[in-house]
Amino acid sequence: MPFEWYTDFVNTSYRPNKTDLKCLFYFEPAKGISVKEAVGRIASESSAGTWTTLARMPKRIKGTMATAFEIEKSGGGHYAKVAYPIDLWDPGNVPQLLSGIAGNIFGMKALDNLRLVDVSLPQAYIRHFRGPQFGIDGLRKLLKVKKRPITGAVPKPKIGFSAREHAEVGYETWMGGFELLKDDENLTSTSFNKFEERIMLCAKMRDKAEKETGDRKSALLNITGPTDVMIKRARMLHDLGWEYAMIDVVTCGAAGVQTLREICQDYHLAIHAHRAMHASFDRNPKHGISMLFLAKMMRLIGVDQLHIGTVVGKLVGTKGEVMNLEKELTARVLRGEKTGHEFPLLNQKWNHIKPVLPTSSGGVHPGLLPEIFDILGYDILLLVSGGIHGHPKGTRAGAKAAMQAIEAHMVHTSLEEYAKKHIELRQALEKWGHKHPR
Ligand code: RUB
Ligand code: CA
Repeated sequence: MPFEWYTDFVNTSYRPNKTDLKCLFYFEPAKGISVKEAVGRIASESSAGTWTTLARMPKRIKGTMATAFEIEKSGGGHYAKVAYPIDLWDPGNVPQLLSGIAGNIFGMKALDNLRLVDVSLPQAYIRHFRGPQFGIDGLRKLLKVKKRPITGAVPKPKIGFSAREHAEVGYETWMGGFELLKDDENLTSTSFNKFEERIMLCAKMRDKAEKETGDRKSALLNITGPTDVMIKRARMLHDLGWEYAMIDVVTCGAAGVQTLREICQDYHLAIHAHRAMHASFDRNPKHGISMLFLAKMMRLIGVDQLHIGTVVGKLVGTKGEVMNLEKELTARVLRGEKTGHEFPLLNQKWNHIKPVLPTSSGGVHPGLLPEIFDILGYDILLLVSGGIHGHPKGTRAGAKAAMQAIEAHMVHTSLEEYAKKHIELRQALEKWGHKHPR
């Protein structure tokens, strides 16, 4: 008598129906486990299964079982697609979805490696979510920036400035031509730089910079914390006329982000999502959760801006990965082609869900901008931080140099040519050239 029923979750002649949620996994079975046994465990433990056959099985259970329906060998491992019936899922509840498709399965002894690569969300699932409140068009209107990349900078060093010093760096950043000042991921509220004080002093400097330049200036101020604290901080931002709240979405978790998405609707705040900690689960290509999957969850919940990397900057992320992320965040409809990607993506129709503005950040300086624009285009938030504050003539000159590099690219001129008549850009190129930092 069989004591397991894992392989009941595998059926390669199954055709998923329209309301199924589908996942793409990469996996490597442990020694002594067949491919079918391994994939059966993935589908089983992420839906209705357990390790042994059971005495009581009401008929309904059948309709809650996931089905692994496509298995393909690739390199040292396999890819599998698994379909999940819609009734498994609590409407509008991302933590519950993660507890299923990204839960126990990662710890199974029968798998040496397992990676959740992608998910395809049916309309029946996404209709319970708002998605981004503003989207790219809404943000461009908000900031009054038509075609060029939206620009921002984090004061550096990333933590240590007083609230007043922080606001002064903000003023210089804005006066150099940037729209956005941004807190760093690990700056929230400290003894030397209190959130309340920072957002108030920055608001004063913002008003001054707006008056002097006639442009819209704003900031991505970091509200990260326990959910009740984030709610209070979001309100403070709203009361001071800020347009955004920034959240470290991985450290806060999906529940915090979902709650804040609702709060931010009431306060008309756009959400800037920093992804600090993502590399703990997405860096190993054979195991964990892909950044692509995280990006999809964040688009679904409804952040307005999300970090995706630069390819050429200081942090990991291949060209293929970063380009896939850009597509995933901005396209209305995605088709799962294999060509040019490291892995086959799944189809996705976003319907009412607006696009997210991809944020390119990490080790960027003016000399790298043409490469970044060639890869990602102009519909991005470009963060240049060390790359402006490290300018030989200081922050304002650094921001000017970055703005000049943008102008140069937009009029199809090389940076070297443009630098002949633009001293700030020339000084930046003299310091950093086109170097890729590490
Ligand atoms: C940028 C910075 C950001 C990271 C995040 O500073 O500190 O937090 O870029 O990385 P700098 P990612 O511009 O001085 O390197 O955007 O890849 O998540
Ligand atoms: Ca940072």
